[in-house]
Amino acid sequence: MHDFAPIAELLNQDRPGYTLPQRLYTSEEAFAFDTQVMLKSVWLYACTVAHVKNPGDFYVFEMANNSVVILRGKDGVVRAFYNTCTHRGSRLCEAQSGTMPRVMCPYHFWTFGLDGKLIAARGMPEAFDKSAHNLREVALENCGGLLFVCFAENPPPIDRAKADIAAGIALYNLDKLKVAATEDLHDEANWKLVMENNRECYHCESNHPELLQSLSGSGFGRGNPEDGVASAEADVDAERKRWQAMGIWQDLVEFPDKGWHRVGRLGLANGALSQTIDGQPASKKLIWPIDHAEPTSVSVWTHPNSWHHFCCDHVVTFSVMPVAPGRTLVRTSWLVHEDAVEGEDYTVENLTRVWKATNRQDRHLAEINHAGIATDGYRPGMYALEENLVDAFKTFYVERGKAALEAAGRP
Ligand code: 3BY
Ligand code: FES
Ligand code: FE
Repeated sequence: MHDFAPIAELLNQDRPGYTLPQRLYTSEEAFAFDTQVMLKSVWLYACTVAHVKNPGDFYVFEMANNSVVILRGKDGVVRAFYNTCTHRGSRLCEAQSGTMPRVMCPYHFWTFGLDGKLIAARGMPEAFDKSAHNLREVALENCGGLLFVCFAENPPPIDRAKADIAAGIALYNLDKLKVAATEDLHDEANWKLVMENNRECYHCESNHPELLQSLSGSGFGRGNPEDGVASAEADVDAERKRWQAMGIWQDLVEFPDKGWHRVGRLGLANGALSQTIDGQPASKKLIWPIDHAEPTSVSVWTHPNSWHHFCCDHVVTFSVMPVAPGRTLVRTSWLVHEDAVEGEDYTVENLTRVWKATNRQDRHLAEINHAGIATDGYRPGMYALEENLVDAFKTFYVERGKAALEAAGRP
């Protein structure tokens, strides 16, 4: 294995309440550590069940050199396989997503079933055992319709997160949604800066005019956390009883047991009914079982690579995939009711407008952050009080990183 002693040293230099040492954000060694050790030890968000809605649908999730094909079988079960052929190792799926009746390797056409079993391999010796050459599976878990993969031989526990996330989003029925639009943005910034930026709204006021049409402080500290928390409570308080009576209330679950998930119901600002420019639902076909819209959404945030917003008419999900030390892929997907008709019930332009604008604003912020950190003048800086969840993300990174390094060092 790589010599990660310098990384261990940098992780030990981390101070609670402060940003990381420079080289953990910018160096090749830290990127190798992140993608070969740290990120392999945790659950990573890949996509939703709606991205692989029907048998034969596949979706490719990538993390640095690793590529995984997420595939729905004829039996309806979703599985994940390394994107590598068991013959001579070729990549199997070149497209990012699509549908196929079986998995056929483009190199010498070995053919696998949608369950990963090798079906056909021409010209092999008689003694060749097909059953020993099935595709190599990667751990996959379905949390209420959000699909997570883990590269570890022994993935960490997921039961609590699975239960909380599933309970939080059940109302929005991901099985009955379809992907209406996706967008890939490449940020010229380290993946951890993309994530840190997402874990605070300290930057929201001046940077996100479109998002602020609907985003309120509730559930997410803005302003002084002392009044932030109070006003957030007050915000939701009036509505809480009504939402409780409707059976849609959700207590905030915030990274329990040093964990990796946060789920909660938020109030939307300005009476907005959805995260749109005009505050109106973007799609006429509501996705929840309530017969009308309400000014609220459920959000899910997971360490280390995702966040998701569930409105009454649509869902937006984000996955963060490290590409290089200073390059990160942010993939956004917008989901609507499977029966919603484009042009009649929704337009992609209106559906995607707020987050397309917000993503570009956030990309710029992550990029100037990375560029500034790369200068010789950078020293770890202190988080503001309302950046407590940035600190939580950073601490998760450091602690899981240290644990993964220790586990990797053990014989
Ligand atoms: O909406 C989010 O996921 C977070 C919270 C506020 C800023 N940021 C974009
Ligand atoms: Fe896949 Fe040869 S590498 S068939
Ligand atoms: Fe932002």
